[in-house]
Amino acid sequence: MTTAAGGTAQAGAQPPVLTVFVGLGANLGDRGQALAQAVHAMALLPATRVVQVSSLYVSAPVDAGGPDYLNAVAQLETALAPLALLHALQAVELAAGRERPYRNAPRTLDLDVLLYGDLQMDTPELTVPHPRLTERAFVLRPLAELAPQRVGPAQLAAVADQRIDRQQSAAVWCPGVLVSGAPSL
Ligand code: A4P
Ligand code: MG
Repeated sequence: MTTAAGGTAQAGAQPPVLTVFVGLGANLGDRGQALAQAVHAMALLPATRVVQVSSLYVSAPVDAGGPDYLNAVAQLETALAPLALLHALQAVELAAGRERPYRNAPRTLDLDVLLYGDLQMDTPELTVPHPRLTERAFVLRPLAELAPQRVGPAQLAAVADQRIDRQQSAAVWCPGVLVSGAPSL
């Protein structure tokens, strides 16, 4: 049986394991440490493993103020259901001191579910694919590193005016985690 999210499941069997992409962002505090710790926290989630992590990018705030962001994307395999995963990621944000004083406020850590298998859902609590995924270089550039088949050249061209610089390979900013095939800096 094929599930709505594109995984496979049988009645009474284990939940399907799906490929998920999570966007990481921070523009307050020790941003690099927050992102690295978040990757390790995600690796400790139940029924979840981190498959690969993108390079680290410095990006200008989009639709927001405050300092520059550090951004990256992580590819997970997880058997957690969509909302269970979202809640687990929100707990990791909270542990990193995340506060939400107003929309798009600067933050110590933001973890967004970008893609959850092939699932499409639109509820107030969770929308996947992430609704602003295609508007943002800080999502598309690292996602294209990990899953080039999911980001077209036209999508990258559409965000080419947004300031973003690749800073470090995953092997440098997140050692010990399986890294993508991107060349090291
Ligand atoms: N929610 C719905 N769908 C999702 C999803 N796919 N992943 C809900 C995560 N959460 C999702 O999120 C607000 C609500 O969205 C949650 O209650 C959740 O149930 P939040 O984390 O509290 O706030 P947020 O991250 O500010 O919201 P949002 O809408 O994800 O913000 P954006 O649009 O992602 O913008 N510029 C740069 N350079 N780098 C950045 O990382 N980030 C933002 C945030 C703006 N500008 C940026 C960056
Ligand atoms: Mg968020």
